Amino acid sequence: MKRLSKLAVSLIAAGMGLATTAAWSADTLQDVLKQRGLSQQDLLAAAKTYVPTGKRDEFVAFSSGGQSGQVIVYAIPSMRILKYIGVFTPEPWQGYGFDESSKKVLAQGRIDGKDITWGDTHHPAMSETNGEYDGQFVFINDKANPRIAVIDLRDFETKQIVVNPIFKSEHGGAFVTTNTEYVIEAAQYATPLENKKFYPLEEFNEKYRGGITYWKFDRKEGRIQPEKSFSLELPPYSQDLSDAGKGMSEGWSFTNSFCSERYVGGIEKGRPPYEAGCSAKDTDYMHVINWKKAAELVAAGKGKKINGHNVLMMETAIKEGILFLIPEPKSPHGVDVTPDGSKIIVAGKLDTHVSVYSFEKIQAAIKAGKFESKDPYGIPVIAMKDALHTQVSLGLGPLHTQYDSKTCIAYTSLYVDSQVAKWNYCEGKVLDKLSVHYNIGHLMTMEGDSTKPAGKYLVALNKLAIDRFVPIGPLHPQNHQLIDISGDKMQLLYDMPLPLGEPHYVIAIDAKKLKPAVRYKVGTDSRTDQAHPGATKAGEERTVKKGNKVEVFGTLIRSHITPETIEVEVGDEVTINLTNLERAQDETHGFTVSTFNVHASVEPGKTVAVKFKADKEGVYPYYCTEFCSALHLEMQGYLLVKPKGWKATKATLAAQNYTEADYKATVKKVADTQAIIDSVVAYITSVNYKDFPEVVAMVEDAFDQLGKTKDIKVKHEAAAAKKDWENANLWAEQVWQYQVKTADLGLRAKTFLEQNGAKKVK
Ligand code: CUK
Ligand code: CUA
Repeated sequence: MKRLSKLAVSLIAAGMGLATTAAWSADTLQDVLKQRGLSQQDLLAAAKTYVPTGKRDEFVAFSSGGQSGQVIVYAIPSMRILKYIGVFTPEPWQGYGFDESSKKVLAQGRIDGKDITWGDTHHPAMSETNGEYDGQFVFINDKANPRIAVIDLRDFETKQIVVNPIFKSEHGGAFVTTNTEYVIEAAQYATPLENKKFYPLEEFNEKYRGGITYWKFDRKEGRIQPEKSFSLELPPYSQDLSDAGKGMSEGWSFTNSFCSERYVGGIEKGRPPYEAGCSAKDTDYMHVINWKKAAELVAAGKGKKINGHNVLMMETAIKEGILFLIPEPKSPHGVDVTPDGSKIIVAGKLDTHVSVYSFEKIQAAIKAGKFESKDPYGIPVIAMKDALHTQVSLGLGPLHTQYDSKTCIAYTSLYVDSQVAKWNYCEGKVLDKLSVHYNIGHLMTMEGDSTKPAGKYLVALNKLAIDRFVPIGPLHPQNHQLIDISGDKMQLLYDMPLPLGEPHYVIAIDAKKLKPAVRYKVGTDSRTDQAHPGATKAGEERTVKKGNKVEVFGTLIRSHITPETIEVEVGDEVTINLTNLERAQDETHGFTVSTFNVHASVEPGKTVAVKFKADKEGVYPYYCTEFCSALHLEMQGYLLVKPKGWKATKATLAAQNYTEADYKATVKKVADTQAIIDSVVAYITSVNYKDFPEVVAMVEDAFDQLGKTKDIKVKHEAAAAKKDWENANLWAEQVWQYQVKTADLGLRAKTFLEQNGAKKVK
């Protein structure tokens, strides 16, 4: 008897359902725990974060990318990273900064006529409706170069960058008002507000200023409107974080400061250093501002134009009674309004206390005109005792506070203690503490700075990772630790290193609130949301030459770039517009031309242009950079940069000499493939596929592909009739290419239908 091969045995065994798989998968959970040295507690934590293949996470987090100038999108509880969004920094994968439309977005962020291609991002903010996250836009600040960016969550792309007209740095942004009327941005380091104006440090108190900008947001347009925005002039106190009022405090905003000493250092002149001078006093100031009234005053013409921007000066703000100060201990950092808007919690970095201020008490003091003093600029100061609800000693180095879905429950980060404190701010009681690793900055609960926090999870954004991960050199990642807050005691679940920069703050939204598009309307410029002037329909591809300007109107569809050759003369200015004609989900094509530093990511429906000067003669391949199909490598072409006045000497391309037999074999392959397509089509039409929009799009796309074979069939048959086997065979091959794409889509649709419970129809 012949011996069965090993392969045959395993195939038969599999067919009979016998267990011949590798030993590891037969292990019991107990075995795995033992082998990997895991505890029951580890197992519980793993089960709480594990999201099996095919399943999705409950929350989506938008993390500041720190010095990367980007935004990192990750999922909770799995902590899987989903995307890096290019914001202030070029991002090659998305073509951000390498195609014409996105270059224009980055160019909006130019300052004094110069490109700034990085950003120090700190605080992302989600757009809100009635104080609840609405999943439409994310805003993020650049502390180093005072800018705010707008990301549209319909496609997770950066649409706008605005430069602050009067600041040189900003930190207290982005924070939004309850209906996203304004995006708040407070200055950090005081400077003269007039652009490029020099004043010596000796004139710091008189000429240097802080401030807050209220950027007007037009939700319909999805853009900030600089001309309708305004700022408020503030003393040079090093304003830090901000938060907008909500509920009873709606219409107000709160910003703290950490150097009301107005100290300017000068260690090189023998003076004590900044950190000594800025922390000398026991208190700094929280700024309390009626922004609604400020907006009215500006609208009534009470602002002053500085650098073409409306600024409400301190003098006016004091006179109109919309600006107040309250002492806060000591070198504070976070200022966080409670979900109901009744209290404002301030953590003093150098004090063990958090201070809970009462909005009602603040209002009562303002109404009664009860002030303990005025600051050097004449701003009324409300006594701390008249504004405080309570103070609670939480631990060393309290920084930031977030809220739970349970009333009165807050979580505060303790930087020096490396702990998270859970406490009750109504009663002023500490409830639980959990150690994190190491030196926590911000922390974040699900929708935890909105009017409706979702509880469940907390992420600790730890500044240091020290020994937590496999060493990778002196520069360590940051450590985002996921914590379960659903019970009375907090439980640490998971460590995620974030290696792109120092994220300061993260926000997380219920994933169900996000409704991003799958594709663009064909011919869309994704950065302007308008029709792209270079959009091209199938069959209308062309190259237009005017003088030394060459403009290509091309298309992309699996597995083909039209045109396949672009011929220019050295010195020509070349613009290549490309429209992705795909309708299938996730069929993105990339595009680059060798050595011209251009790249585009062209998602289905999008039109993108790349532009460069063909300033060197030679031959430059261009190709699709996304592995989009089995014939992705063949998605290619040549840019031929010819010397001036070049004349062709050879008229024809080399031939392959295909035979009649080659042609017949190809025709048979085409017939066989058609049989497969027919069987897939028979299945799809036998079920209720029309109830699945995803499938309808795929089926449309598939028939589009198949529809193209008709004309080509005529071509290969005509060539065969003339015994031109070369062209007959190649055109027949092209029919097969379209069939392969059709079959690919058809099978994808079939799999989708099978997995999503399609039902038989009569
Ligand atoms: S900041 Cu960095 S830890 Cu910019 Cu909100 Cu507090
Ligand atoms: Cu398109 Cu690869």
